[in-house]
Amino acid sequence: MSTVLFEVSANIARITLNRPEKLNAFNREMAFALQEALDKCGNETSIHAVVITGSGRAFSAGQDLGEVTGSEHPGFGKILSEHYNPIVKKITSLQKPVVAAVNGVAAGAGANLALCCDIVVAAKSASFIQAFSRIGLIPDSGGTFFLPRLIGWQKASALMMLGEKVSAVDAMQMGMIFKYFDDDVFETSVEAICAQLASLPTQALAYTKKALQSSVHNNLHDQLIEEDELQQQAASTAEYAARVKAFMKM
Ligand code: T3D
Repeated sequence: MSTVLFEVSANIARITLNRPEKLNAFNREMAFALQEALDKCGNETSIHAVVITGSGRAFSAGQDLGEVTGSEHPGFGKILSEHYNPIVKKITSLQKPVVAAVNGVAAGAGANLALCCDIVVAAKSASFIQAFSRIGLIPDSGGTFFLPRLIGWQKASALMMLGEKVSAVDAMQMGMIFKYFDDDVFETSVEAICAQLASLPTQALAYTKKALQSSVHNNLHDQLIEEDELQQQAASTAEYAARVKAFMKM
């Protein structure tokens, strides 16, 4: 069985983490397979939106602790530099929207890989756990960057130190995720979001992603300049010309 399933339909790439018996915990093979799938999403122009989800009852339980305690240990130096950091960089630099569809528990690196996506939605029964402190590690996979920016320093600090499980309902209320959906409508709700994203001008969404990311380090002056530059680029696309013409019924 492949550790990552990849399918494309109606301009949407669906990436499914597929080690359900291990709650989709990441081993080296799965980390590389996810990177390969993300590369395909970048290279294939027919893909307009990407969704990452998990098979079975979990999104991902983070690092496979069996791998790091077994004889196949890839080495601590490699786990971040070769597994998780490239995944975070590929998701955040992909010039297409990436949706994390958190179908179940997301723990450790599994939680933080979800949080670096552009839109994070969850099934009502899903949960998020900064599980690192429980085993004597620090939060990784961009968690110390994204979580305080999403929910504020104090809540991020407490969740990371205490390792408390956060329900999807609480995650939405604190701004960690965009929305949760009842389990019975989760799949169809994710499909609707992806279909909407895929129908929108991909280039404009890519510029939006870039502008948001720049706002993390820019001051207002530089951000206004960046908006100006990106808007000019957006306004020079055929998509803009066609859509504004259609709106004006010209
Ligand atoms: O070098 C480095 O490691 C640096 C990188 C770090 C990145 C990280 O992600 S560190 C954090 C690693 N993840 C965890 O610590 C989470 C461990 N898992 C859990 O705390 C719990 O499993 C969950 C809260 C996620 C779910 O709990 P529950 O009760 O629903 O399920 P369970 O019974 O604990 O697990 C079900 C099975 O999945 C079980 O296997 P079994 O007994 O049925 O054969 C369990 O061992 C396995 N499993 C769950 N998480 C992992 C795992 N196997 C390997 N690695 C896991 N992370």
